[in-house]
Amino acid sequence: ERKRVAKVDVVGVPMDLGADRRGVDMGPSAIRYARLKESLERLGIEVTDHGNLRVPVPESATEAEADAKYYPIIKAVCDELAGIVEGVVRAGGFPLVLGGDHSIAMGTIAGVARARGRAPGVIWVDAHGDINTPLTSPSGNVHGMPVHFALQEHAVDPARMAFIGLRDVDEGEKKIIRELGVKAFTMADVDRLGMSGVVAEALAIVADGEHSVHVSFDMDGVDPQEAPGVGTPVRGGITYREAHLLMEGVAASGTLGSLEITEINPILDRENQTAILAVELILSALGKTTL
Ligand code: Z70
Ligand code: MN
Ligand code: MN
Ligand code: MN
Repeated sequence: ERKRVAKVDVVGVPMDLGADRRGVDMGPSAIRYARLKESLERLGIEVTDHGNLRVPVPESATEAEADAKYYPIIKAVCDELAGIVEGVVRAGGFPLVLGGDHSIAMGTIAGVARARGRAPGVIWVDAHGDINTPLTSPSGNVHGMPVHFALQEHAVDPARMAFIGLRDVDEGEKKIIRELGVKAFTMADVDRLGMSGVVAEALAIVADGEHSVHVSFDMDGVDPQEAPGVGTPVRGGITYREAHLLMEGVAASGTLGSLEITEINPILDRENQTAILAVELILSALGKTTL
């Protein structure tokens, strides 16, 4: 039997500066409220919760930069997150980072890359490409740019990265994805190949030994019917079963080294169902099976 993750280190990042305030800063609370710790412990996993990082609120922040709003503050929080994640990985732990908007991935991935001495393979589950530069971004929102910044810092290797679930990609992003040759499984690819085929192909690209894979999971990758509590819902997403199949496939590969869940907006949610789904998906990724 494959070795299961035995210990998980939870870090909350109540970040909402990456897309102006909408409510995703409450994501870590919603996920904990959905009984994350108890559920992991029931799987036999030891949980250390490091609490939340301190993230400034926009009202206390100085003037936003038009092309990458709040970037200096976001970067400072991500640097702190990277230090914590690096320490967790060096201590043999498994970082489980709770967002917050998706800009936090810059910190998580930098920390993993530093601790392991190389870029992790990355599976980026999202409706969006998140690969805008400050110059291509139509919004100036940094949560649409974390892949760009992670690539720029060599924390991500474009040849060992795969997107899954894309269905809302900006023109500038399409060009960047094409030029870098990053593998992208759009929803049309999920339709054609089926999620099991997509996960197998994605793992073949990104996985490279034990703990080599980071999954960065934006809950807006899932269809809004199942995950209504997100900042930017986009129709035609990953179904409930496909989302579990994805995480089960990752778990079965035995290569998952770190995981983050982002973009849950409890204000737009219904009875916390998006956070409850997030906890279910975390459990699937960490090896929960029916029998
Ligand atoms: C758009 C931008 C985005 C999430 C929206 C949207 C990016 N591509 N990401 N919601 N999670 O503004 O860059
Ligand atoms: Mn701009
Ligand atoms: Mn995203
Ligand atoms: Mn998204």
